[in-house]
Amino acid sequence: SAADTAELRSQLRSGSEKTQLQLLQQQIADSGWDVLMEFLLERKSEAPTAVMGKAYQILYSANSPRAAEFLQANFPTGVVPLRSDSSIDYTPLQQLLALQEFQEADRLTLDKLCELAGDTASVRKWLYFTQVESLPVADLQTINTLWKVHSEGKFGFSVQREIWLSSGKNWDKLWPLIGWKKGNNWTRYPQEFIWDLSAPRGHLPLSNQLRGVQPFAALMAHPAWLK
Ligand code: UYC
Repeated sequence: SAADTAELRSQLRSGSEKTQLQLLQQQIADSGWDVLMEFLLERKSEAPTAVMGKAYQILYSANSPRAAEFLQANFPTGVVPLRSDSSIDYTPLQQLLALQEFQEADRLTLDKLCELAGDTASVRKWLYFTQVESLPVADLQTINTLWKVHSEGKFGFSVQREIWLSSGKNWDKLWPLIGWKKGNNWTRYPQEFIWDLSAPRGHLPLSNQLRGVQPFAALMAHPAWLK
């Protein structure tokens, strides 16, 4: 506001050196956040992108009351519409991904897929390929878009699918490309997986191969990715 600007102007001249330096730092941060808020508002009605996701994340982690109020008012559940055919609330997944908590987000993703498949899968904690085939398109797209938008486009089932297609649907070629196997050795869960953006494209989310490739094959062939 004008009053804030007048206060800043005066403090910058007459405040202590420490105050002056802090004001400069704050001023740079504030003007940067303003640009990001303006950018997000302009794009609000468009399909979410990784750039919007990153802008959102910077504001989300900014530790600025003004940024927090802005997000609460304009993007209370993030930049991705959280569509679900099963009345599932994807806000917790959205928050973990916005905070780049990829390991927790990976576990929650598996939990949500099991929840979508029904009670028995939720108790069992894994899915039959027939259950994967009938997962609702809307929910898979929501989960996938959350992963893509909050990973600079690096993670998500559709990213894995692209790499799978470019490998000629060849599993032995796919595993090393996405960092799930090195030579003859499977990558060990959880310590050998890479839980940040330094991972190879398509590294996350994980699909355990302990019971065979059919569930993951069904996920890669799901109609959700045909758009
Ligand atoms: N694990 O190795 N995995 C687990 C992966 C395999 C194994 C969970 C991925 C190979 C056992 C996740 C890979 C294998 C458990 C993943 C991988 C194996 C387990 C937790 C590379 C042995 C303990 C969620 C393809 C040679 C649980 C879950 C159990 C867990 C992911 C062993 C997300 C991507 C073939 C013993 N592994 N998994 O599903 O079920 O339990 O006994 O893929």
